[in-house]
Formats: sequence, C-alpha cells, structure tokens
Amino acid sequence: NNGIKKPKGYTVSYHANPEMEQMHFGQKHPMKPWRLTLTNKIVMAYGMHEAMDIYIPRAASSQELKDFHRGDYIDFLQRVTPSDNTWDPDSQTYAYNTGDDCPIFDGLYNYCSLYAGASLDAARKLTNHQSNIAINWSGGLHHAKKNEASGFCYINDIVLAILQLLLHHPRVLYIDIDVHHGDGVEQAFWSTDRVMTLSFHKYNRAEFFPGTGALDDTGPLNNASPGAHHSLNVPLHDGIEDAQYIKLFEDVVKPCVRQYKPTAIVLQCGADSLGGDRLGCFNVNIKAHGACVAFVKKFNLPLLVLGGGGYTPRNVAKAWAYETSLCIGAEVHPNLPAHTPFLEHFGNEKTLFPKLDFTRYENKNSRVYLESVVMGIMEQLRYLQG
Ligand code: V1P
Ligand code: CA
Ligand code: ZN
Repeated sequence: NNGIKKPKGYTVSYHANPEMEQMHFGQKHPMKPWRLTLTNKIVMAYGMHEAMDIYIPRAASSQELKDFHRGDYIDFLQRVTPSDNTWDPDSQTYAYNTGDDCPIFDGLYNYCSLYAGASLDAARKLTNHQSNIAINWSGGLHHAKKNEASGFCYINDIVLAILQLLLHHPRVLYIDIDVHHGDGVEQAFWSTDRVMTLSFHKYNRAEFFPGTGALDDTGPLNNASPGAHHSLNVPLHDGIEDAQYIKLFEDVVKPCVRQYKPTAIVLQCGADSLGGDRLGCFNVNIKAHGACVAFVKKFNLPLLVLGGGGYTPRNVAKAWAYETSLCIGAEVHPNLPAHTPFLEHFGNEKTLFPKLDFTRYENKNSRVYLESVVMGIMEQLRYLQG
C-alpha cells in the first residue's frame, strides 16, 4: 500500500459521503462536487485511507441544521424543487437569495444535509477524543447565512461544526485560506469572544465577491462587546506569490494563537487561492497552500480541516490529497500513482505539484503593503487579554 502507515501518537479521521459527489449545480456553474471524487481517488490511490479512520457520515437532520439556520429557511430548502417558481415580484428577487450563484437543483437538500452531516460528524469525533485531526473536504461553505444562501453555499457547515466544538471548548480559532472572505462565519460569531475568525482573501469592495473583509472590520465597534477585536481580516491584492503568502500566514497565525490561546482550530482550505483557479486571482502553488496546513498542524490542537472553494478540479484534488498526506504526516511520491483512476484527466501533469498557470494575474502585493497588513493585525491583537 505504498508504505503509508498510521501516524504515531495521534489519529486522523476522514469524513466523506460519496452520495453528494454526483450532484450538479448546472452546466455553466463553476462549483463541481465531482472534484471530491477526484480528491478521494488520489487519496485512495496513494493508500492514505490505510492511515486514517474513514467515516461515511449520515446526513444532518433538519433539527441539527436549525441549530444555526432559521426554521423557515430549512423548511424551504427541504421542500423546494427546480420547477417551483420562487421569484418574488415585490422584492424582485428569488426566495432566500437562491438564483444564479445558488441554484435550486435536484437533490439540493440531500447535498446540503450531507456536507453539513460530515462536518458535524468530524467535529464530534474531535470533541469525544476519537480523532485529533478530522477532515471533511466536502465542507467549508463559509458564505451561507442564518436565513439565506450566498456564494454557492446554502448551509453553513462551519458554523454548525464550531457550535458543536463550543460545547466542549472555551475558545475556537477559525482560519480561512479560501480566496474569498469568510463572511458567513464572521457574521455568525461577530459578537462573541469564544470564536476568533481570521480570513485571508482577495479584497476589493466593489469588484470581488463578497466585498466584505476589510482590515479594519474587526468586530463590533463598541469595545464593551465581547466580540470586539475577535474578527480578523487579511485583505490582499491580485497575484500574491508562495513565499509572501507563507510568510504572511505564519506572521499572522502565530501571534493569533499566542494571544488568543484557542483550545481547538478550524481550518477552511478553499483551493481557489491556488494559481490558475477559474475564479481566483492568486499565484499560490500547491506546496505553499499545503504549508499553511502543515503550520497549523504544528500547534497540536484538535483540528478540523475543511474544504471550500476551488474551481479548477484537477488542482483542487491534488491540493486536498497533498494536504491529507500532510495531516497524516506521510511522505508521498510527487508522481500520481500509475493506477490512479481518471489519471487521463490530468493530461501531461501526472504530478501532485503541477506548474500552475500564473499568466493571468500580475502580483500587486508589495512588501510594504503586506507589512502594513501584519501591523494592522498586531494592533488588533494588542486589545486581547494576555
Ligand atoms: O460575483 C458574484 C455575484 C453574482 N453577482 C451579481 C455578484 N458571485 C460570485 C460568487 C463566488 C462564490 C465563491 C464561493 C466560495 O468562497 C466558497 C465555496 O469559493 C460568482 C463568480 C465570480 N467569478 O466571482 N458567481 C459566479 N462567478 C458564477 C459564474 C457562473 C455561473 C454561476 C455563478
Ligand atoms: Ca478566506
Ligand atoms: Zn472561494
């Protein structure tokens, strides 16, 4: 089995329900649940499943979804079908912000309850000490709001999983390396100090989705609110490169952990921050993306690892398979195993670390700019109790 062994001294659990991989958002929609099949095939081809506890989690119940979401929204998701007319002529919108970004497709409710069920299962394995690092690549859907869908996200599995962790943990640190701002998670925990949210993202209020996540959006402005200074944002420009991204990540995450002292960490690993992504605009390679996962792992705290965005499926699958190997602490050969299913899908790039396409975005992040961002974060951290 390629000599991949269970890690010594800790347990990694992998939560994946293959039922949701078949779902379709529609022909032209960038979100392809099929990237999860590709990820799992690479993970299995390397024999990584031998080193982890594999779970096929049940779907979350509607009651579990309502722990965060409003009842009428969940009831809507449960009963709506593609043929229903959900257009509201008064507000000139579709119900609950469904539409082009968040279409109503066949099996939608099943899809939502499956990825949420997987994140809840993963969080519970952490809280009952059956796992030290729990992985759900189908989760990480950070834009969903209490009462509406947003940016390809319907149910906020991250919020549900953090609520589960909060039953046992006094402080949870949420880190989000998706190229988009983790607005739904930030909003859900905006006024509490029991969760610190930290998102790295491309920021341009007018031109890049969702338009929130400025450096000075750090929680309620009223210093008396416990949430003040507990939402952190790292706004970036196009084209950030490997060395810059890794240094920035470490320079920000390390002081956050030192000051906030979380007892568990949730890491959203959206792979649209990779170079060559169909929606993203960074120039980050798979090794550098993985370096963030490896860095967070070193804190030795209960760790929930989630997926998120990622719109060039062959790169998403390689990144998440590589990051699975980092969680296990296994060295894997850079060439994809010859027996990997769909190997033909990868064309000439039968390696975990392909040369990504960096031609589209020039690097607009100067050293001075990144230094000012780190300073801004440090300023916020000084408000926290040491
Ligand atoms: O920009 C928008 C909205 C639609 N406009 C009215 C503004 N939507 C983006 C949504 C991106 C969602 C990212 C999700 C995640 O963070 C987590 C899973 O990765 C959008 C884009 C874009 N280029 O930003 N929607 C679409 N493209 C889109 C394209 C084709 C079909 C449907 C949606
Ligand atoms: Ca982000
Ligand atoms: Zn994204």
